[in-house]
Amino acid sequence: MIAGQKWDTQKVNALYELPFTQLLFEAQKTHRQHFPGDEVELCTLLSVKTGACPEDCAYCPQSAHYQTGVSREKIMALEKVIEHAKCAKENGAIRFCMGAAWRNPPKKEFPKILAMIRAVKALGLETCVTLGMLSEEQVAELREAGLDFYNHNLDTSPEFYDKIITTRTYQDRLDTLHRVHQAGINLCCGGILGMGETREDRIQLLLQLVRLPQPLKSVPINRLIPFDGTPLEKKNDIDNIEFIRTIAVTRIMLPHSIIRLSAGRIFMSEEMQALCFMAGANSMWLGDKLLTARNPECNADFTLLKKLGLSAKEYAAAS
Ligand code: SAM
Ligand code: DTB
Ligand code: SF4
Repeated sequence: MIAGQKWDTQKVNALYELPFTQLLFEAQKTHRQHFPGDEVELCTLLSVKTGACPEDCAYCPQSAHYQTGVSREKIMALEKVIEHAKCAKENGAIRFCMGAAWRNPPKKEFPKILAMIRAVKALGLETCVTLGMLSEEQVAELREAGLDFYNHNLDTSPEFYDKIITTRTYQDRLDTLHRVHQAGINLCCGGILGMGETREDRIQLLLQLVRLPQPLKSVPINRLIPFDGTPLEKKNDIDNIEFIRTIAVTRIMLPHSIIRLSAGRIFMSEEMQALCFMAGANSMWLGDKLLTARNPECNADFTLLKKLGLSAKEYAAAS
């Protein structure tokens, strides 16, 4: 059967239409068939090259098209990256994700990224990078360096995408995902909710995710952080219950994926996050900073995990 064939718009919509408690029950049942019910994977993010990005992603504070006050920084020195990674590991993160504000990695800087991957891996952490679009050559070099995951999001439905980004196409993103998959690197791919998309758009995004050539190991679900100066500065367009429903539907459609409750936790109450975990989320970013945006303090997250009786997943070499 072709990946994702069993799902269509009608079937996904039927999930969304279930009574809330039943949807959560179904999602939790699916979750427990594939994951321990009490485990959360902690990952840490670091921006290794910040701002001045030529792309015009309407949500992004790092785009050079908007005045957001994010400072432009050159690529970070290897020693500094290692320091951050060690600290992440000490706090209990098992994956370290390095992000760069590029349309695609420039030739001159690429060897520095490869060195970062090798060094972080040597610390006993899973490695992930998110660098924009990649050529076949670059993908091969990342593989050679031992990269575990490549994060490249589809962000939204093909239909809504043009309202959010004009400088690269949906197909460009699919092409990069395809190259990464072909090279045997695990994909981390998800989207953003609350940008003004409809439920239909959310359904179409999820259908795209299940139809990717590789069953996704990792799916970040971001809630829009509206940044002053971006075209989406006034948007905060998703109801909490609809957000939780989307996590639950994602869990049912992608039973084997780690679902990361990603950007936007800073605005969520403990109860909201608890319901997201109940709906099948089983990962989150640990550390008070995402790339440029705020995230809850580590201590607040440890307290939350303790209150909920959730434990942090232990590191095991990635498959
Ligand atoms: N430049 C690379 C790219 O776009 O692939 C990597 C970095 S980019 C910041 C990674 C992801 O962060 C985006 O695809 C988007 O899903 C998420 N993101 C960026 N800004 C966000 C915001 N304001 N709110 C929520 N998620 C955001
Ligand atoms: C993903 O989907 N979310 C993370 C990670 N992948 C790279 C990034 C969130 C960024 C939030 C905005 C910021 O910190 O600038
Ligand atoms: Fe650049 Fe990535 Fe931000 Fe888009 S999301 S503007 S590609 S850093």
